[in-house]
Formats: sequence, structure tokens, C-alpha cells
Amino acid sequence: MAVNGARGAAAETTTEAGPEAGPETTTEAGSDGARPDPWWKSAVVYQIYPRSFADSDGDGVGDLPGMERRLDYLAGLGVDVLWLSPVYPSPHDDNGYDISDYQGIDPVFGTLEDFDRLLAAVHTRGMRLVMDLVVNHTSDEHPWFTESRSGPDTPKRDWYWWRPAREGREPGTPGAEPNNWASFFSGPAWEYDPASEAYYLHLFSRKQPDLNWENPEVRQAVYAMMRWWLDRGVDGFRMDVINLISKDPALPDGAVRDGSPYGDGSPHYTCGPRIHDYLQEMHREVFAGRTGEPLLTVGEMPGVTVGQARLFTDPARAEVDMVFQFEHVGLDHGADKFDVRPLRLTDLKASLGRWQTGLDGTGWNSLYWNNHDQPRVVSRFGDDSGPYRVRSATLLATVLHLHRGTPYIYQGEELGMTNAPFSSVDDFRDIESLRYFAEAVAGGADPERVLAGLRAMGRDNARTPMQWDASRHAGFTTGEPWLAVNPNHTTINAAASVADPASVYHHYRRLISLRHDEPAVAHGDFTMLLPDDERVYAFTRRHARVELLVLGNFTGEDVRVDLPYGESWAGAELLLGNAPEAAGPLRTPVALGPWEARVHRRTVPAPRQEES
Ligand code: ISL
Repeated sequence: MAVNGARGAAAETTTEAGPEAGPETTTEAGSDGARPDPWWKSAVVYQIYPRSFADSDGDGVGDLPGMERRLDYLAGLGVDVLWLSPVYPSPHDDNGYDISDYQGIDPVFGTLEDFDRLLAAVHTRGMRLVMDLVVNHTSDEHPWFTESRSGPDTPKRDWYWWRPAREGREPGTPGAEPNNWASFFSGPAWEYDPASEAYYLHLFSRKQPDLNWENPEVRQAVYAMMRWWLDRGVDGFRMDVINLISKDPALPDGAVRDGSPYGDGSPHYTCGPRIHDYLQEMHREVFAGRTGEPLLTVGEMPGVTVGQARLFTDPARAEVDMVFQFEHVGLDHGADKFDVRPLRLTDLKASLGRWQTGLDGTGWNSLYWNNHDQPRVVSRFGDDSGPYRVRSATLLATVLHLHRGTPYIYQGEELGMTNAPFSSVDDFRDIESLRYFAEAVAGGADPERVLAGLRAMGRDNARTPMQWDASRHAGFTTGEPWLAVNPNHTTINAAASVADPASVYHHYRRLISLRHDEPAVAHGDFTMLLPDDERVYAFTRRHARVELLVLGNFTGEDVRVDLPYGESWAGAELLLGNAPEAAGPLRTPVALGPWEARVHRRTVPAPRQEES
């Protein structure tokens, strides 16, 4: 996509954070000196989960005016793009990922006028706004589905996947579903509709019927809706489970796993037969030929492989700019995601390293630890227990943000927010956790064990309200929050973090500035070091004559490491670190304190090919 000038004027800012937001990060010449690099290669995205960000009217649910009041905080952090999880009208069976009207705003979040004002205020500050696009499914209360459900002969019948019961089975009874696929949220992926004596497919909840993308009318309706939002001024889309939209129309049974009543349907709907056609068509119909600001598109793609991602993100194929892949956030899963295993650092390095290499040159990575579906990273891969919370949160941030790709920060991650102390199942609100608990306990599992899994991995960990200050309900709402605020907000909150130069917040701010200012962060190549070391994450980034060395100690102990070619790094300047007591140039062998992270920089004398 072409690189244009800035949208609006980047607001003058009086904070130390600086105005480096958004379009200011555009690079004119490409890193290879030829094609201009897209602006999003040096951008950082911040995800807002609207329900839990800021409530302006005391109903206990975050809203658009609340968000608008907090924009200066986000501009101060220096992020370039805001991505909003869904704010459209919805019955909220899955917190807005079940949409009943694609072209409106749910009253709980505000009005279209509130949205337009928010968008203008984001642009005034030099940032961009990306919407969530949820088009694998609608809500069952969407008029498209209401009409589709009204009878077999309605013109919209074929907009969804309707199938008769399995042959020889009594419709509506267990085992009579048209195939053996499971829903992501427990139970079968089919719901029986007695009125029309047929089943409809729902890969998620039964209130999220899957759209039939085989039908060209469905696709055109989606593209028209996307154009409507772009005409309104939004700057792109994060596309929910977009690699699930193409199903094998035969909807075959999946292979049955031992002991499970369900088969694995994923080979028949993950990156299905027409997925590339659909995304290329979407690009032609929605994005190609648009004048004005360049956009950002990111496809959420559970189960995507590196090879597939390379195709999806190859600019020459015009599909999406980048994808969210799931490999690294599955490394601590056992039999399922609630069966938690300890993370092996070598597995993490092997996985992220493979993605770095796999998308090098052709595609582009998105980088994330957290989003609204994942537990808090400081609790998951760091140490949230007290003395090392700040150290481990800043180490994780440093390692992630120094990879090649576009980093995503999930609200509160920049404060080092932690998992929540849920004491009983009644504390959870998420459909996934509640359904999983009910199904596991009904199947004879020990409720305490199931609860332990939910505490570690449940999505509500990410969804507790943003911790703005130490006051009641953390300054999130004056009413009763829809999900309890984490009691640790009295010490972990934005007001305290902004005031403390050694906080997690200021570390994120420095990482974002570094990406804007140092081309090697956005554009440098990537070389993993010490792949077999279980304690230290180490890699280099190189761009032109600048080389960066990133080191992170993933343990709570002092470590000493010998680096390959370590002596050549001796004396390299420290660009950024999380342990002030260790300031100064690099000494080898390197000694790292508990959860210490360092980024060193050196200038290399000659291009790599002449070096050896
Ligand atoms: O969290 C998950 C279940 O373990 C993931 O599999 C998740 O459902 C998957 O990443 C898809 O997520 C997206 O689509 C869902 C929605 O519930 C998630 O919040 C959304 O991010 C259905 O729209």
C-alpha cells in the first residue's frame, strides 16, 4: 500500500512522552532502499477492550466517551494505532463478538455520534483507529439470521449453514448432528431449529451462527459494510477468526480423538479451500484503489502455519498485512488450554524464531503476548508475585518488542496488570470458561482442579477493568463494574505508573520510542542466539551498519552467559535495560540479574558479506 502523508496534525504534546504517534512514523524510503516501507512496520498497536477500559456513565461497562477521556494517556504512551474490540449492537453472549447490527454502536457503548467524535479525537492526536471485523459469524439476533431462520424458502436461507439431521437419527437428539464437529465453546457445533427441522452450524456459541461465505451475496454484504466504515474514516480492520470463513462445503466428519464424542473438524474449516480467493476478493472490493490514508489489516488466524502465513502476508498477493498466529500461546497447553504445562524457554525460542525466519523477506509478523482471550503475560510467563513483577513484565516487553514485526499491547499490559484472584466459578463471566466448567464437572472432573485451570488460563483474567488509580473500582467506574476489579489496583495502576519513571509504563514508552527512532528495530534482520539455553533469550537485529543485541534472563536467578562472538560485543553501548544497577557498556561473559533484559547497540565496520 502506498505511503501517504500524515492524517491531521499530530497534536502538540507537553508530556515527556513526545508526539511520535501515528503517521509521524511513516518512512519514505524502504529498508531495502527501493519500495517504500508501509508505516505499520514501525508502528505499535494498542488494543482496547471497550467493556473494561473506561466507563463514563456509571453503568459499570466501559464506553466510547470514557475512552475519549483517556486518549491523552494513550498518546502519552506513544502508540500509533488503537484497535477496538467490537462496539456494535450485540446481545453480548460473547461480549460483542456476536454482532446483531454491523453498522451501529451498541447503546451500552454510546452512539454513532460518540464514535465519530472519538475517531476525530484519535486522529487529532496523530493516532489511527482500527475496528474489529467479525464476519465468520453473526449473532443469532442479526436480521440476516432471523430471516434465514424463518424458513427453508427464504432468500437468506443460504446465508448460513443449514443441514438436516444425520441420516437414520432422530432430529434433535444427541448424535443426530449433521457432523461431529465441536464448538470452540464446548458442546457440538450444531444447534437444532425445531421450527424448520434443521440444524445450523456455529463454530462458537449457539448464538453465533456461521455465515456461508460460499454465497456471493454474503460476501458482497460484508464488503459493503466494510466500505461504509472506511468511508466514515476508520483506518483498518482486525479480522476475527478470518481463516475460518472458508469451509469444505461437504462439511465432512472430523477424525475422532480417543474418548471424545467429537471429531476434529479443523482441517475442514481452518484455511479452507477458498480462503485465499475470499481475502483477495475482499482486498479488490474493499481496499484496492482507495485513495487517502494507507490502512492496516490484521487477520486473526487460529491454527495458521508459518507457510500459510507467508502466503497471507505476501504483499504481492494482496490479502492481509499481517496475521495473529497462535503457536507461541499454545506452548503451555496440555490436553486442552485449561490443562496448563510449564513453558520451556527453548520451545518459545524455537517457535518465535521459526516465525521470524519463516516470514523474513516476504511476509510480516504481528507480535503479541496478550489480548482479551489470553491470561496476563506477567502471570503466565513472568513472575507476578511481588519483587519481580516489574522486572519480569519489562523483560517480557523488551524481548517481544525487539522482534521483527508489529507489536500489539493489550490494555493494562503496559502497567504489568496480573491475572485475577477468582475464588469461585461465580466470579467468572466468560462464556468459554463457564461452559467449560459446566461440561467438565458434568463429566465427573474435580471442580477444584477445573477451577485451577480457569484461574490460570481463563479469558476473564484479561478482562478485569483497567486499573486507572487506587480509588474504589480503580477509577474505572462510579457504579458496579460488570466484572470485579483486581484488588491489586491499589498498587498497580496507571496514576502510580505514570508518576514513576521506573515503572512498566515508562519502559513500554521507551520501547515504543525506540521502535520509532531506531530503524534496526523495525527493519533489521533477526538472528537467534543460544537456542538451547533454558534461561536466557538472546538474539541480534541488524540493519545496515547497526547491530542490536537483545538479552533476557527468564529466571529469578543471576545467570552468566557466554555469547557466540561475545568479545566482539564488549563495550557495546546499552540502549535500553530494565536494571538500572547494571547500566553501562557490555562486559563479557555477560552477567544478568533476575529477569534482567538489556538491549545493546554497536556499529559494525562493514556490510555482512565482507565481514567474514
Ligand atoms: O480463546 C479461545 C478459545 O480457547 C480462542 O480459541 C478464541 O476463541 C479464538 O482465538 C477466536 O477468538 C476470537 O473469536 C471468538 C471470540 O470469542 C474471541 O474473543 C475472539 O478473539 C469468536 O468471535
